[in-house]
Amino acid sequence: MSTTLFDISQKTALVTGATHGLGMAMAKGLGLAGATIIINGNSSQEKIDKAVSEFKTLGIDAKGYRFDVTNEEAVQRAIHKIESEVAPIDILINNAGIIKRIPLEDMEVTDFKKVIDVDLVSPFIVSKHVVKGMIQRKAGKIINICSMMSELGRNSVGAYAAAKGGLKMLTQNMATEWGKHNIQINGIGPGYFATSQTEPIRIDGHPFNDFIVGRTPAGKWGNPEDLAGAAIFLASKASDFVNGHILYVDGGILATIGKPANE
Ligand code: GCO
Ligand code: CA
Repeated sequence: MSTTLFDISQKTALVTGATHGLGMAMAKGLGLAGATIIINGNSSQEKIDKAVSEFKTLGIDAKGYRFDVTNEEAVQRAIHKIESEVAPIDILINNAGIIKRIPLEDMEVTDFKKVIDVDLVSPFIVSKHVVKGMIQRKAGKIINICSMMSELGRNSVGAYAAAKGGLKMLTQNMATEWGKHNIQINGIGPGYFATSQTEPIRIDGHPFNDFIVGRTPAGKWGNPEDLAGAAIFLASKASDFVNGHILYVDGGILATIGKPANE
């Protein structure tokens, strides 16, 4: 196997929502493989600074940029700043996302729209402004972070499922439109991972916890580090003819109908 196939050491990657959770884990994975990492977040500058110094202790070349991915003007300004201060963005991971667990019949329209805005509209906005440089350079990798909810519904996550299902189709359409420029746009669909987002439903003895462990052929929640391999693959030359594909990293959930609790 040629090691240059997966070599991303000369590349620069922007990861949105990279100050914690799966975004941080994927950003670290790319950083440990040698890429320069641009950490985006929007909650606070302290959180970004903390993430940057954590990356630096690992020997990763990292920089932080605070901006709101749902605000097109802010995104445009930030991309310009990043590309003039650091380097052209070779790899974009659209990871920033939110979830609201509210039954559809009780959900406020403003809450529904907020989820769509962050989880579906923002990957469009950020990609739109990053892809311009990629088209000029005739190379680029965009990775959209999808979900089990790109394929399946679940009680109380209707807005999230609508957004993540939409993001899968946006990925296919981006591949349709930008493939000719040697840009590969793929998705990663994480299964159930131990992060702050799933903390409220991951409590030991909680029926949902038992359900997920029972439903997953691997018999456990994923560790965020389990996503690094998929991220490196989709960010590297190794995936140069892979386009519009969603790579599910789910311990086998989508492969099975599941089993009764007592089996
Ligand atoms: C839920 C979970 C999921 C996960 C993940 C699954 O409430 O069912 O939070 O939505 O976050 O996206 O792939
Ligand atoms: Ca490097």
